[in-house]
Amino acid sequence: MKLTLFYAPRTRSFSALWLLEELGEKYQIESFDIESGRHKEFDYLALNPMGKVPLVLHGDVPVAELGAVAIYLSDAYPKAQLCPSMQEPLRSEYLRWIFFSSAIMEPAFVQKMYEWDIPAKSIAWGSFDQMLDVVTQAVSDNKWLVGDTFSSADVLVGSTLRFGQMLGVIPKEGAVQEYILRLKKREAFIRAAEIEVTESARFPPKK
Ligand SMILES: N[C@@H](CCC(=O)N[C@@H](CS)C(=O)NCC(=O)O)C(=O)O
Repeated sequence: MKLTLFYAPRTRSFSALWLLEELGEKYQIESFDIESGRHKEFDYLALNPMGKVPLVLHGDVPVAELGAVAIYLSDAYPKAQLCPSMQEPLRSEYLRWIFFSSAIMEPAFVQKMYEWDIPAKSIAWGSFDQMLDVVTQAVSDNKWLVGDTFSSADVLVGSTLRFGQMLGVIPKEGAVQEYILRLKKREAFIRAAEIEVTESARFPPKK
């Protein structure tokens, strides 16, 4: 089945790119400048009504939202061993981290950046500090998030932490930094980072 990644450099597309490199399947990249507005065109919106990148096409099935992309691809290509199966008890832990990335980390970053003062008990993501404590504890105790094995949850949480460092909200030290350095040593990460550099040069940031 043909795999296509709709990708824009210097965006969250990197997570899907890295994921596809971990998958080890052939895929095609439809790369474009985010400033071009390609992702707001009619045909693209028909695939992802949010008009956001990344987007993966599996045959003619569109998969949008990074959490969904990770679960879908990991399940569709079990040979890559990127997730515990439904039969394994660790499946729930895996799913928790996939959702943690978009439902807890992402909004907590924005809360931190904009200094929103909201009671932790009334918001879905608790608080930025609680989020950081939970993820720091997890990567201090273990090499990877789910059992002893690398999974696509590490791709999502790892790239979100890296994104948080770029935003200046995640510290570049301690257990989180060591976890990110472990992830950066993965061959698939290195390949994805090389592709990102090439694509970024094709579509340099506008001054
Ligand atoms: N919740 C989305 C987030 C994707 C997202 O925020 N993409 C940004 C780039 S980092 C985007 O497409 N922004 C362009 C726009 O909204 O016009 C996911 O998990 O895939």
